[in-house]
Amino acid sequence: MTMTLTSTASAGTTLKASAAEKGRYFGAAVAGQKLSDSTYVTILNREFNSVVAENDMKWDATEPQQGRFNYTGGDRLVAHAQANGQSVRGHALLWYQQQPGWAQNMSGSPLRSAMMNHVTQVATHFKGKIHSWDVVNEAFADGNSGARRDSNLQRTGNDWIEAAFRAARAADPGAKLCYNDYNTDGINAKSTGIYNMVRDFKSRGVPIDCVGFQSHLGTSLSSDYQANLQRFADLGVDVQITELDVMSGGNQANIYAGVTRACMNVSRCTGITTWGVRDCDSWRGSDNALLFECSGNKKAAYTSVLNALNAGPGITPSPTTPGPTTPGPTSPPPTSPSPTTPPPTTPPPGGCTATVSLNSWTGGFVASVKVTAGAAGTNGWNVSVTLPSGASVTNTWSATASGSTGTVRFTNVNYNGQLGAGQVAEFGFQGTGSGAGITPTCAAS
Ligand code: G2I
Repeated sequence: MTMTLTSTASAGTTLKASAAEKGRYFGAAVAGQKLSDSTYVTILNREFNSVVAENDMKWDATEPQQGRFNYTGGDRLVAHAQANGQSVRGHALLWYQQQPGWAQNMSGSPLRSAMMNHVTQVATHFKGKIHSWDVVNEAFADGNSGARRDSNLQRTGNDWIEAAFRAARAADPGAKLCYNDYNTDGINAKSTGIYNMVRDFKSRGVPIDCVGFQSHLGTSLSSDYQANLQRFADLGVDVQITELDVMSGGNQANIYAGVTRACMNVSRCTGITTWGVRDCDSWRGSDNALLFECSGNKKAAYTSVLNALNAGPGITPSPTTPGPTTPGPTSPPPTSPSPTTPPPTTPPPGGCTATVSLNSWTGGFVASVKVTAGAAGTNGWNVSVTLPSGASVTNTWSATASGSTGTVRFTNVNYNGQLGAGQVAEFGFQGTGSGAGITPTCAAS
Protein backbone atom coordinates (compact mmCIF):
# COMPACT_ATOMS: atom_id res chain seq x y z
CA MET A 1 0.00 0.00 0.00
CA THR A 2 1.31 3.43 -0.83
CA MET A 3 1.37 5.97 1.94
CA THR A 4 1.34 9.71 1.71
CA LEU A 5 2.64 11.70 4.60
CA THR A 6 0.32 14.25 6.07
CA SER A 7 1.15 17.02 8.45
CA THR A 8 -2.03 17.42 10.45
CA ALA A 9 -1.65 19.12 13.78
CA SER A 10 -3.74 17.10 16.18
CA ALA A 11 -4.00 15.96 19.75
CA GLY A 12 -6.32 13.01 20.27
CA THR A 13 -7.27 12.03 23.80
CA THR A 14 -7.50 8.28 23.33
CA LEU A 15 -5.01 5.83 21.86
CA LYS A 16 -7.33 4.92 19.00
CA ALA A 17 -8.20 8.51 18.10
CA SER A 18 -4.58 9.63 18.17
CA ALA A 19 -3.43 6.63 16.13
CA ALA A 20 -6.28 7.09 13.64
CA GLU A 21 -5.40 10.75 13.16
CA LYS A 22 -2.01 9.51 12.00
CA GLY A 23 -3.42 6.83 9.71
CA ARG A 24 -2.64 3.99 12.11
CA TYR A 25 -4.51 1.64 14.41
CA PHE A 26 -3.98 0.94 18.09
CA GLY A 27 -4.92 -2.56 19.18
CA ALA A 28 -5.07 -4.97 22.10
CA ALA A 29 -4.96 -8.71 22.50
CA VAL A 30 -8.26 -9.88 23.96
CA ALA A 31 -8.84 -12.90 26.18
CA GLY A 32 -12.35 -14.18 25.46
CA GLN A 33 -13.32 -14.64 29.10
CA LYS A 34 -12.58 -10.97 29.84
CA LEU A 35 -15.34 -9.78 27.53
CA SER A 36 -17.72 -10.08 30.49
CA ASP A 37 -15.58 -7.79 32.70
CA SER A 38 -17.07 -4.32 32.41
CA THR A 39 -13.95 -2.40 33.50
CA TYR A 40 -11.99 -4.28 30.86
CA VAL A 41 -14.56 -3.80 28.09
CA THR A 42 -14.93 -0.10 28.85
CA ILE A 43 -11.22 0.46 28.31
CA LEU A 44 -11.08 -1.85 25.31
CA ASN A 45 -13.81 0.02 23.48
CA ARG A 46 -12.73 3.50 24.51
CA GLU A 47 -9.04 3.15 23.63
CA PHE A 48 -8.56 0.45 20.98
CA ASN A 49 -9.72 0.18 17.39
CA SER A 50 -8.12 -3.18 16.61
CA VAL A 51 -8.32 -6.50 18.44
CA VAL A 52 -6.50 -9.81 18.23
CA ALA A 53 -7.47 -13.03 19.96
CA GLU A 54 -4.89 -13.79 22.64
CA ASN A 55 -5.68 -17.51 22.29
CA ASP A 56 -9.05 -18.10 20.61
CA MET A 57 -7.88 -18.40 17.01
CA LYS A 58 -4.89 -20.66 17.67
CA TRP A 59 -4.76 -24.16 16.22
CA ASP A 60 -5.64 -25.98 19.48
CA ALA A 61 -8.68 -23.73 19.91
CA THR A 62 -9.99 -23.84 16.33
CA GLU A 63 -9.33 -27.49 15.38
CA PRO A 64 -9.28 -29.46 18.64
CA GLN A 65 -9.87 -32.69 16.74
CA GLN A 66 -8.65 -33.19 13.22
CA GLY A 67 -11.22 -31.89 10.76
CA ARG A 68 -13.58 -30.71 13.54
CA PHE A 69 -13.48 -26.97 13.74
CA ASN A 70 -14.59 -24.80 16.64
CA TYR A 71 -14.96 -21.09 15.98
CA THR A 72 -16.90 -20.16 19.13
CA GLY A 73 -14.23 -17.94 20.68
CA GLY A 74 -13.06 -16.44 17.39
CA ASP A 75 -16.59 -15.65 16.25
CA ARG A 76 -17.35 -14.01 19.60
CA LEU A 77 -14.35 -11.71 19.21
CA VAL A 78 -15.24 -10.84 15.60
CA ALA A 79 -18.79 -10.00 16.69
CA HIS A 80 -17.47 -7.78 19.47
CA ALA A 81 -15.15 -6.04 17.05
CA GLN A 82 -17.83 -5.47 14.43
CA ALA A 83 -20.22 -4.07 17.02
CA ASN A 84 -17.56 -1.64 18.23
CA GLY A 85 -15.83 -0.50 15.07
CA GLN A 86 -12.64 -2.47 15.64
CA SER A 87 -10.63 -4.28 12.99
CA VAL A 88 -9.46 -7.81 13.70
CA ARG A 89 -6.00 -9.25 13.49
CA GLY A 90 -5.97 -13.05 13.11
CA HIS A 91 -3.46 -14.92 15.31
CA ALA A 92 -2.12 -17.39 14.28
CA LEU A 93 -2.67 -19.94 11.53
CA LEU A 94 0.51 -21.98 12.05
CA TRP A 95 2.74 -21.99 15.14
CA TYR A 96 4.95 -24.64 16.64
CA GLN A 97 3.23 -24.06 20.01
CA GLN A 98 -0.42 -24.51 21.00
CA GLN A 99 -0.94 -27.28 18.48
CA PRO A 100 -3.73 -29.70 19.25
CA GLY A 101 -2.46 -33.06 20.50
CA TRP A 102 -3.35 -34.83 17.29
CA ALA A 103 -1.15 -32.50 15.24
CA GLN A 104 1.76 -32.72 17.69
CA ASN A 105 1.77 -36.46 17.02
CA MET A 106 1.90 -36.11 13.24
CA SER A 107 4.82 -35.67 10.86
CA GLY A 108 5.78 -35.74 7.20
CA SER A 109 3.26 -35.40 4.42
CA PRO A 110 0.16 -36.21 6.52
CA LEU A 111 1.14 -33.29 8.77
CA ARG A 112 1.81 -31.04 5.78
CA SER A 113 -1.69 -31.82 4.44
CA ALA A 114 -3.22 -31.18 7.85
CA MET A 115 -1.37 -27.85 8.11
CA MET A 116 -2.56 -26.67 4.70
CA ASN A 117 -6.10 -27.82 5.40
CA HIS A 118 -6.03 -25.91 8.68
CA VAL A 119 -4.85 -22.72 7.00
CA THR A 120 -7.45 -23.05 4.25
CA GLN A 121 -10.39 -23.88 6.52
CA VAL A 122 -9.73 -21.21 9.14
CA ALA A 123 -8.90 -18.45 6.67
CA THR A 124 -12.03 -19.37 4.69
CA HIS A 125 -14.23 -19.32 7.79
CA PHE A 126 -13.09 -15.81 8.71
CA LYS A 127 -12.86 -14.58 5.12
CA GLY A 128 -13.66 -10.88 4.81
CA LYS A 129 -13.51 -10.33 8.59
CA ILE A 130 -9.76 -10.28 9.19
CA HIS A 131 -7.65 -7.23 8.45
CA SER A 132 -4.32 -9.08 8.78
CA TRP A 133 -3.43 -12.69 9.53
CA ASP A 134 -0.38 -13.88 11.36
CA VAL A 135 -0.05 -16.72 8.88
CA VAL A 136 3.09 -18.09 10.46
CA ASN A 137 4.25 -17.32 13.99
CA GLU A 138 7.73 -17.75 15.48
CA ALA A 139 9.38 -19.96 12.88
CA PHE A 140 12.93 -18.71 13.43
CA ALA A 141 15.42 -19.85 16.07
CA ASP A 142 16.72 -17.60 18.83
CA GLY A 143 20.44 -16.99 19.09
CA ASN A 144 23.03 -16.43 16.44
CA SER A 145 22.15 -18.91 13.73
CA GLY A 146 19.60 -16.84 11.82
CA ALA A 147 18.11 -20.19 10.87
CA ARG A 148 14.68 -21.70 11.04
CA ARG A 149 13.55 -23.13 14.35
CA ASP A 150 13.34 -26.89 14.45
CA SER A 151 9.73 -28.11 14.80
CA ASN A 152 7.40 -30.72 13.40
CA LEU A 153 6.20 -28.01 10.98
CA GLN A 154 9.74 -27.26 9.78
CA ARG A 155 10.49 -30.94 9.34
CA THR A 156 7.74 -31.18 6.72
CA GLY A 157 10.09 -29.23 4.42
CA ASN A 158 11.56 -25.75 4.28
CA ASP A 159 8.82 -24.57 1.91
CA TRP A 160 6.11 -24.91 4.56
CA ILE A 161 6.03 -21.16 5.20
CA GLU A 162 5.52 -20.12 1.61
CA ALA A 163 3.00 -22.92 1.13
CA ALA A 164 1.06 -21.53 4.09
CA PHE A 165 1.11 -17.98 2.68
CA ARG A 166 -0.13 -19.20 -0.70
CA ALA A 167 -2.93 -21.21 0.90
CA ALA A 168 -3.97 -18.24 3.03
CA ARG A 169 -4.00 -15.88 0.02
CA ALA A 170 -6.16 -18.31 -1.95
CA ALA A 171 -8.61 -18.67 0.95
CA ASP A 172 -8.95 -14.95 1.83
CA PRO A 173 -7.52 -12.70 -0.87
CA GLY A 174 -8.62 -9.58 1.05
CA ALA A 175 -6.58 -10.21 4.19
CA LYS A 176 -3.05 -8.90 4.61
CA LEU A 177 -0.72 -11.79 5.27
CA CYS A 178 1.98 -11.37 7.91
CA TYR A 179 4.93 -13.22 9.38
CA ASN A 180 5.18 -12.62 13.15
CA ASP A 181 8.05 -13.19 15.60
CA TYR A 182 9.78 -12.05 18.84
CA ASN A 183 13.38 -11.17 19.73
CA THR A 184 13.38 -9.15 16.53
CA ASP A 185 13.67 -5.80 18.28
CA GLY A 186 16.72 -4.56 16.44
CA ILE A 187 19.12 -5.70 13.77
CA ASN A 188 20.29 -9.11 15.00
CA ALA A 189 20.88 -12.61 13.63
CA LYS A 190 17.26 -13.65 14.09
CA SER A 191 15.72 -10.56 12.52
CA THR A 192 18.24 -10.80 9.69
CA GLY A 193 17.23 -14.41 9.03
CA ILE A 194 13.63 -13.26 8.75
CA TYR A 195 14.63 -10.28 6.64
CA ASN A 196 16.36 -12.60 4.17
CA MET A 197 13.28 -14.79 4.00
CA VAL A 198 11.01 -11.82 3.31
CA ARG A 199 13.36 -10.49 0.65
CA ASP A 200 13.40 -13.91 -0.99
CA PHE A 201 9.59 -14.14 -0.81
CA LYS A 202 9.19 -10.71 -2.40
CA SER A 203 11.63 -11.58 -5.19
CA ARG A 204 9.79 -14.81 -5.98
CA GLY A 205 6.26 -13.48 -5.66
CA VAL A 206 5.30 -15.38 -2.50
CA PRO A 207 2.29 -13.44 -1.18
CA ILE A 208 3.54 -11.72 1.98
CA ASP A 209 2.24 -8.26 2.92
CA CYS A 210 3.52 -7.55 6.40
CA VAL A 211 5.86 -8.47 9.21
CA GLY A 212 4.87 -8.34 12.87
CA PHE A 213 7.38 -7.46 15.57
CA GLN A 214 6.03 -8.80 18.82
CA SER A 215 8.18 -6.59 21.05
CA HIS A 216 7.92 -8.29 24.41
CA LEU A 217 10.45 -5.96 25.96
CA GLY A 218 12.59 -5.75 29.07
CA THR A 219 14.26 -2.70 30.58
CA SER A 220 15.91 -1.23 27.50
CA LEU A 221 15.17 -0.57 23.84
CA SER A 222 17.69 -1.37 21.15
CA SER A 223 19.04 1.78 19.48
CA ASP A 224 18.42 0.25 16.04
CA TYR A 225 14.81 -0.68 16.75
CA GLN A 226 13.49 1.85 14.21
CA ALA A 227 16.19 1.08 11.66
CA ASN A 228 15.18 -2.56 11.81
CA LEU A 229 11.52 -1.73 11.10
CA GLN A 230 12.64 0.54 8.29
CA ARG A 231 14.78 -2.09 6.57
CA PHE A 232 11.80 -4.44 6.43
CA ALA A 233 9.54 -1.63 5.16
CA ASP A 234 12.12 -0.97 2.46
CA LEU A 235 11.53 -4.51 1.19
CA GLY A 236 7.98 -3.45 0.30
CA VAL A 237 6.04 -4.89 3.25
CA ASP A 238 4.05 -3.15 5.95
CA VAL A 239 5.29 -3.57 9.49
CA GLN A 240 3.38 -3.63 12.75
CA ILE A 241 4.18 -3.86 16.44
CA THR A 242 2.05 -6.83 17.34
CA GLU A 243 2.40 -7.92 20.98
CA LEU A 244 3.91 -4.98 22.79
CA ASP A 245 4.48 -5.22 26.52
CA VAL A 246 7.34 -3.79 28.57
CA MET A 247 8.86 -4.67 31.94
CA SER A 248 7.75 -2.20 34.61
CA GLY A 249 10.25 0.06 36.33
CA GLY A 250 11.81 3.41 35.74
CA ASN A 251 12.18 2.96 32.02
CA GLN A 252 8.78 1.60 31.11
CA ALA A 253 7.21 4.84 29.94
CA ASN A 254 10.33 5.78 27.94
CA ILE A 255 10.50 2.43 26.22
CA TYR A 256 6.83 2.57 25.32
CA ALA A 257 7.38 6.06 23.91
CA GLY A 258 10.46 4.93 21.99
CA VAL A 259 8.59 2.08 20.34
CA THR A 260 5.69 4.35 19.45
CA ARG A 261 7.99 7.00 17.99
CA ALA A 262 9.81 4.37 15.95
CA CYS A 263 6.55 3.19 14.45
CA MET A 264 5.41 6.74 13.71
CA ASN A 265 8.70 7.48 11.98
CA VAL A 266 8.33 4.54 9.61
CA SER A 267 5.66 5.33 7.06
CA ARG A 268 4.86 1.65 6.53
CA CYS A 269 4.42 0.97 10.25
CA THR A 270 0.64 0.79 10.22
CA GLY A 271 -0.25 -0.02 13.81
CA ILE A 272 0.63 -1.04 17.34
CA THR A 273 -0.99 -3.74 19.45
CA THR A 274 -0.38 -4.26 23.17
CA TRP A 275 -0.59 -7.86 24.36
CA GLY A 276 -3.52 -7.31 26.70
CA VAL A 277 -5.27 -4.32 28.25
CA ARG A 278 -4.44 -4.01 31.99
CA ASP A 279 -1.46 -5.27 33.97
CA CYS A 280 -3.60 -7.97 35.53
CA ASP A 281 -4.71 -9.23 32.10
CA SER A 282 -1.13 -9.83 30.97
CA TRP A 283 0.59 -13.18 30.50
CA ARG A 284 3.60 -11.47 32.14
CA GLY A 285 1.91 -11.35 35.53
CA SER A 286 4.02 -9.40 38.01
CA ASP A 287 5.93 -7.54 35.28
CA ASN A 288 3.03 -5.04 35.21
CA ALA A 289 3.84 -4.70 31.54
CA LEU A 290 0.81 -2.90 30.07
CA LEU A 291 -0.67 0.61 29.88
CA PHE A 292 -3.49 0.37 32.44
CA GLU A 293 -3.64 -0.57 36.10
CA CYS A 294 -6.12 -3.26 37.09
CA SER A 295 -8.42 -0.58 38.43
CA GLY A 296 -8.56 0.85 34.93
CA ASN A 297 -6.36 3.86 35.76
CA LYS A 298 -3.99 5.03 33.06
CA LYS A 299 -0.30 4.55 33.80
CA ALA A 300 2.56 6.94 32.99
CA ALA A 301 3.34 4.66 30.05
CA TYR A 302 -0.14 5.36 28.67
CA THR A 303 0.51 9.09 28.63
CA SER A 304 3.90 8.64 27.00
CA VAL A 305 2.36 6.54 24.22
CA LEU A 306 -0.46 9.02 23.68
CA ASN A 307 1.98 11.93 23.47
CA ALA A 308 4.20 10.05 21.02
CA LEU A 309 1.19 9.25 18.83
CA ASN A 310 0.12 12.88 18.86
CA ALA A 311 3.64 14.08 18.03
CA GLY A 312 4.28 11.66 15.20
CA PRO A 313 3.98 12.25 11.47
CA GLY A 314 0.81 10.92 9.89
CA ILE A 315 0.26 8.64 6.94
CA THR A 316 -2.68 8.53 4.61
CA PRO A 317 -3.06 5.06 3.18
CA SER A 318 -3.98 5.37 -0.53
CA PRO A 319 -5.50 2.00 -1.38
CA THR A 320 -6.13 2.93 -5.00
CA THR A 321 -2.49 3.73 -5.63
CA PRO A 322 -0.53 0.76 -6.89
CA GLY A 323 2.96 -0.27 -6.07
CA PRO A 324 5.30 -0.47 -3.09
CA THR A 325 6.41 2.77 -1.46
CA THR A 326 10.04 1.96 -1.86
CA PRO A 327 11.27 1.79 -5.41
CA GLY A 328 13.03 -1.43 -6.19
CA PRO A 329 16.17 -1.69 -8.28
CA THR A 330 14.09 -1.40 -11.42
CA SER A 331 14.98 0.20 -14.72
CA PRO A 332 13.43 3.57 -15.52
CA PRO A 333 10.10 3.62 -17.36
CA PRO A 334 10.53 3.18 -21.12
CA THR A 335 9.56 6.71 -22.04
CA SER A 336 11.95 8.50 -19.70
CA PRO A 337 15.35 9.67 -20.82
CA SER A 338 18.45 7.82 -19.68
CA PRO A 339 19.15 8.56 -16.03
CA THR A 340 22.34 10.44 -16.82
CA THR A 341 20.51 12.98 -19.01
CA PRO A 342 19.91 16.20 -17.10
CA PRO A 343 16.35 17.54 -16.95
CA PRO A 344 15.38 20.38 -19.30
CA THR A 345 16.79 23.54 -17.82
CA THR A 346 13.89 25.75 -18.85
CA PRO A 347 10.59 24.73 -17.32
CA PRO A 348 7.65 24.72 -19.70
CA PRO A 349 5.10 27.49 -19.25
CA GLY A 350 3.35 27.16 -15.96
CA GLY A 351 5.94 24.90 -14.34
CA CYS A 352 5.31 23.70 -10.84
CA THR A 353 6.01 24.69 -7.27
CA ALA A 354 6.99 22.58 -4.30
CA THR A 355 6.70 23.10 -0.57
CA VAL A 356 8.09 20.96 2.20
CA SER A 357 7.03 20.30 5.75
CA LEU A 358 9.51 18.69 8.10
CA ASN A 359 9.13 16.49 11.10
CA SER A 360 12.51 16.31 12.81
CA TRP A 361 13.99 14.51 15.75
CA THR A 362 17.54 14.16 17.04
CA GLY A 363 19.42 12.47 14.24
CA GLY A 364 16.70 12.25 11.66
CA PHE A 365 13.70 13.70 9.89
CA VAL A 366 10.76 12.98 7.65
CA ALA A 367 10.03 15.47 4.86
CA SER A 368 6.58 15.73 3.28
CA VAL A 369 6.64 17.50 -0.07
CA LYS A 370 3.68 18.95 -1.91
CA VAL A 371 4.02 19.51 -5.66
CA THR A 372 1.51 21.90 -7.22
CA ALA A 373 1.18 22.11 -10.99
CA GLY A 374 1.17 25.52 -12.69
CA ALA A 375 -1.31 26.72 -15.29
CA ALA A 376 -0.15 24.29 -17.98
CA GLY A 377 -0.33 21.19 -15.80
CA THR A 378 2.45 18.59 -15.87
CA ASN A 379 3.29 15.44 -17.76
CA GLY A 380 5.90 14.73 -15.16
CA TRP A 381 7.85 16.62 -12.51
CA ASN A 382 11.01 16.49 -10.50
CA VAL A 383 11.93 18.18 -7.27
CA SER A 384 15.50 18.96 -6.27
CA VAL A 385 16.57 19.42 -2.70
CA THR A 386 20.03 20.21 -1.37
CA LEU A 387 20.63 18.54 1.97
CA PRO A 388 22.86 19.98 4.66
CA SER A 389 26.19 18.17 4.89
CA GLY A 390 25.99 14.99 6.94
CA ALA A 391 22.35 14.41 6.00
CA SER A 392 21.26 11.59 3.74
CA VAL A 393 18.02 10.18 2.37
CA THR A 394 17.26 6.66 3.56
CA ASN A 395 13.77 6.04 2.21
CA THR A 396 11.42 7.64 -0.30
CA TRP A 397 7.76 7.10 -1.07
CA SER A 398 5.60 8.18 -4.00
CA ALA A 399 8.66 9.40 -5.90
CA THR A 400 12.01 8.02 -7.08
CA ALA A 401 15.15 9.52 -5.58
CA SER A 402 18.38 9.88 -7.47
CA GLY A 403 21.27 10.30 -5.09
CA SER A 404 21.03 10.31 -1.32
CA THR A 405 23.37 13.12 -0.21
CA GLY A 406 24.07 16.63 -1.42
CA THR A 407 21.56 17.59 -4.09
CA VAL A 408 18.96 14.86 -4.39
CA ARG A 409 16.46 14.79 -7.24
CA PHE A 410 13.02 13.22 -6.72
CA THR A 411 11.08 12.28 -9.84
CA ASN A 412 7.40 11.44 -10.06
CA VAL A 413 6.40 7.80 -10.19
CA ASN A 414 4.10 6.55 -12.93
CA TYR A 415 0.82 7.35 -11.20
CA ASN A 416 1.45 10.90 -9.96
CA GLY A 417 3.32 12.65 -12.79
CA GLN A 418 0.36 13.92 -14.76
CA LEU A 419 -1.29 16.82 -12.97
CA GLY A 420 -3.91 19.24 -14.23
CA ALA A 421 -3.49 22.97 -13.59
CA GLY A 422 -3.34 23.59 -9.86
CA GLN A 423 -3.46 19.89 -9.00
CA VAL A 424 -1.30 18.57 -6.18
CA ALA A 425 0.85 15.46 -5.74
CA GLU A 426 2.50 14.54 -2.48
CA PHE A 427 5.60 12.51 -1.83
CA GLY A 428 7.94 12.07 1.08
CA PHE A 429 11.30 10.94 2.21
CA GLN A 430 13.06 10.06 5.39
CA GLY A 431 16.61 11.04 6.20
CA THR A 432 19.31 10.78 8.78
CA GLY A 433 21.05 13.89 10.05
CA SER A 434 19.33 17.24 9.89
CA GLY A 435 16.94 18.37 7.20
CA ALA A 436 16.78 21.91 8.56
CA GLY A 437 16.32 24.64 6.01
CA ILE A 438 15.90 22.48 2.90
CA THR A 439 14.18 24.32 0.06
CA PRO A 440 12.65 22.29 -2.76
CA THR A 441 12.85 23.43 -6.40
CA CYS A 442 10.25 22.01 -8.77
CA ALA A 443 10.60 21.47 -12.53
CA ALA A 444 7.76 20.28 -14.75
CA SER A 445 8.03 18.37 -18.00
O1 G2I B 1 3.79 -16.15 25.13
C1 G2I B 1 3.41 -14.85 24.83
C2 G2I B 1 2.99 -14.69 23.38
C3 G2I B 1 4.18 -14.91 22.47
N1 G2I B 1 3.82 -14.74 21.08
C4 G2I B 1 2.69 -15.53 20.62
C5 G2I B 1 1.48 -15.37 21.54
O2 G2I B 1 0.44 -16.21 21.12
C6 G2I B 1 1.85 -15.65 22.97
O3 G2I B 1 0.66 -15.48 23.76
C7 G2I B 1 0.53 -16.32 24.85
C8 G2I B 1 -0.75 -15.98 25.58
O4 G2I B 1 -0.65 -14.68 26.09
C9 G2I B 1 -0.99 -16.96 26.73
O5 G2I B 1 -2.29 -16.73 27.29
O6 G2I B 1 0.48 -17.64 24.38
C10 G2I B 1 0.41 -18.59 25.43
C11 G2I B 1 0.47 -19.97 24.83
O7 G2I B 1 -0.50 -20.10 23.83
C12 G2I B 1 -0.90 -18.37 26.22
O8 G2I B 1 -0.92 -19.24 27.34
C13 G2I B 1 -1.94 -20.17 27.36
C14 G2I B 1 -1.56 -21.25 28.34
O9 G2I B 1 -0.36 -21.86 27.87
C15 G2I B 1 -2.63 -22.27 28.40
O10 G2I B 1 -2.31 -23.23 29.37
C16 G2I B 1 -3.96 -21.62 28.74
O11 G2I B 1 -5.00 -22.57 28.64
O12 G2I B 1 -3.16 -19.57 27.76
C17 G2I B 1 -4.22 -20.48 27.72
C18 G2I B 1 -5.53 -19.73 28.01
O13 G2I B 1 -5.43 -19.05 29.23
